[in-house]
Amino acid sequence: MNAMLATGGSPDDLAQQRRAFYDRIGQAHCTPLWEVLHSLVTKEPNTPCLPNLWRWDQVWPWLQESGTLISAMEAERRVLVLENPGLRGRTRITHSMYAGLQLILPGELAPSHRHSQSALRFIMHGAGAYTTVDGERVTMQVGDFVITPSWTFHEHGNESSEPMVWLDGLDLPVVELLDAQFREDGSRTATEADRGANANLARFGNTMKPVGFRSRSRTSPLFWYPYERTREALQTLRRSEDPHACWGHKLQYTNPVTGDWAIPTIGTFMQLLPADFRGTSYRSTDSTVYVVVEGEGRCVIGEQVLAFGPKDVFVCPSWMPYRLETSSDTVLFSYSDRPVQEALDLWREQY
Ligand code: 1HN
Repeated sequence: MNAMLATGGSPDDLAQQRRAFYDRIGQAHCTPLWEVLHSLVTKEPNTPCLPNLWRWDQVWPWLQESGTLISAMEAERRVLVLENPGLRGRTRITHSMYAGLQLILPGELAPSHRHSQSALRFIMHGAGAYTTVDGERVTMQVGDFVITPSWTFHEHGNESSEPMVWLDGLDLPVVELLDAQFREDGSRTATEADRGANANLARFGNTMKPVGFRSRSRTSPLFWYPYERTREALQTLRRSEDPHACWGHKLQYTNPVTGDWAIPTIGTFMQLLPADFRGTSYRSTDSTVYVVVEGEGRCVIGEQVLAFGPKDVFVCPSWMPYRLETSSDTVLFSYSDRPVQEALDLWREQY
């Protein structure tokens, strides 16, 4: 028995021999699996992501203050990153997703660039600023969901008289994991030549598509999902069906041509929870970012109660059970890495 094990020594000797061995092989970039195996292959998800809520009332004054400290042009993007408390210094709100709140003041321009990361804009405050997607201009309203597809040139401008804030959601950590990131600055800035995005809505926003249309990308060719339409759909559902016990009335944004996710790496959703909703417990493997559009309520998660109101942002980590409760009619936008997990047969939920 144990013929090959170093013998004769005390446990201390053995521990010392092991350390010396690890040091020796470590110099040639080798390391023993048995020291880390159980933390690598865990019984259940073991995410560093923690539940957290960012209150609009707290963040909004800081956004305004940032507007006095740096211009959109100098910053390139004037954004306060929402950094998960379990992932400080890593520029992300969950292990796989980035979130930030971007401020653009009247008269400002955030210059053109493109990158391989996909982005979503979810409009939170103000009205009338625009973003462009390869020269098509969307004038944004609160509650609108706008896509900046991978590798499309985009810039933002504000020709209105109010500050505007939206949430940027990006798949940065996913693209970083895969070491597949590219970026390029644009040479142009917004011009009169920009086309309005109403044509985009007309082409793809009515369960129809232009004859002969062939997509070159998996991202939805529809990049503007106005809140007015989403809200009306949820209101109609509310009148015609019982709410689901966990998530109320919930729709996912789709690529209207394929029926698949709107963004290949980011799942996006909007749900309506009626007043006094008492959701039952739910969990899934996709850590999820919620943005409160309307209403008040709470998310009960672990030992915590995240009390939310309009424009708050909160996060539910992978596989932690949570319940959603409301005191008034509530509309929640949310996003996660669900399309990535589904594509890889990894996604699970339980309720
Ligand atoms: C970006 O391009 C934008 O275009 C916002 O508005 C936030 C965060 C990281 C990397 C690129 C934008 C970003 C970003």
